[in-house]
Amino acid sequence: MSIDLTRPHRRYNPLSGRWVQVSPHRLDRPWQGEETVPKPPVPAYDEGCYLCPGNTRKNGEVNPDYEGVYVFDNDFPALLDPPDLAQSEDALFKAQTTQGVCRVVCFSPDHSKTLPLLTHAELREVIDVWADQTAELGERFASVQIFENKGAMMGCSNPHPHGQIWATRHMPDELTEEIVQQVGYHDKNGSNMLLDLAAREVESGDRVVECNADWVAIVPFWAAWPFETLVLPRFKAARLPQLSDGQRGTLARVLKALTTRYDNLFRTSFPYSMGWHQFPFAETALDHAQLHAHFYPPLLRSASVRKFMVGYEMLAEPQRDLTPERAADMLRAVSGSEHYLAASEASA
Ligand code: H2U
Ligand code: ZN
Repeated sequence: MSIDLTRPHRRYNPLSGRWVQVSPHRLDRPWQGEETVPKPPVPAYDEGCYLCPGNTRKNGEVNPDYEGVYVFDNDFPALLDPPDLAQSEDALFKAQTTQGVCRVVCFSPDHSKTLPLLTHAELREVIDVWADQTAELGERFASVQIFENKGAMMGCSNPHPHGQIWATRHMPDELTEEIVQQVGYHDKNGSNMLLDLAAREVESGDRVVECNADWVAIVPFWAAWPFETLVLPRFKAARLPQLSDGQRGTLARVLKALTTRYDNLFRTSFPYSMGWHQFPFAETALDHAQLHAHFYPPLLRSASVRKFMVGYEMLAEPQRDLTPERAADMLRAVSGSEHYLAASEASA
């Protein structure tokens, strides 16, 4: 039986095994208050920034005059690397020691250069550093979680373009869940879930935002956040270090174009949490799990109107009004090659 996707329905997320409620009819309801908050231009150097080259960090350490990507051990790490692991087996109050390492990755010495404003070569350097860090930390840790929290709206404490890496001896829940789901899919269908998905999405084009020979960025069919995207390789890969020279170059292109579209959508430095899921470092080595990146932006209608995951979402399941297909249309409708700041500079 076919489902009318213009009426309220639920969509299944095969990666997480969870559902999302979609209510396209609610888009017709009235709303007021499209507003754009003008922001002052961001300087290339900020003497008060803890991450700019040559500045003193909060713990007194001085950043070198770095020129490209700069990685350092987080001065306030959420994880420590104790020698022993212990676990309590209490049925109600279970706990275990965690072991891990936290690093900060400054994408550029320039305080103003977020990912879409980097050149392809500079973005390529970020990708190389992500891959090298993964290779190094992956020898000691089961999970190497690379992520970026961008924008005050996402709780990012510092506007200097940076991401983080948390490597842990244990497998975090999101990753474990995605492995279980992908292995389950493989057992049932005999193929790789995300490779199948990439092929189907490229074929239909309905939710594709960016695409080249190696990569495709889509708004997933089951997206919970309005402009959520998934960046998928069109070839088999489990981890960033496996990417070839060419695949890193094409990835830089997709990331630059995708984040440019994000910024252009509401003419703002688009906030999001993004990160890579890479598989598997643990002994559960299975080759049905596929490398990919998630982008989770909070914005809904403008630079300042965000979606809140509250009420029904907290107590029951996520819900969205804007369909993923409409969201992909909107992202495709803005430029992926010219950033609004470059365009306004040119016309000034
Ligand atoms: P956000 O990505 O959430 O903004 O966090 C920035 C990280 O940078 C945060 O984990 C670290 C914080 O601990 N940091 C330092 O390690 N040294 C500093 O001097 C400032 C911030
Ligand atoms: Zn800075």
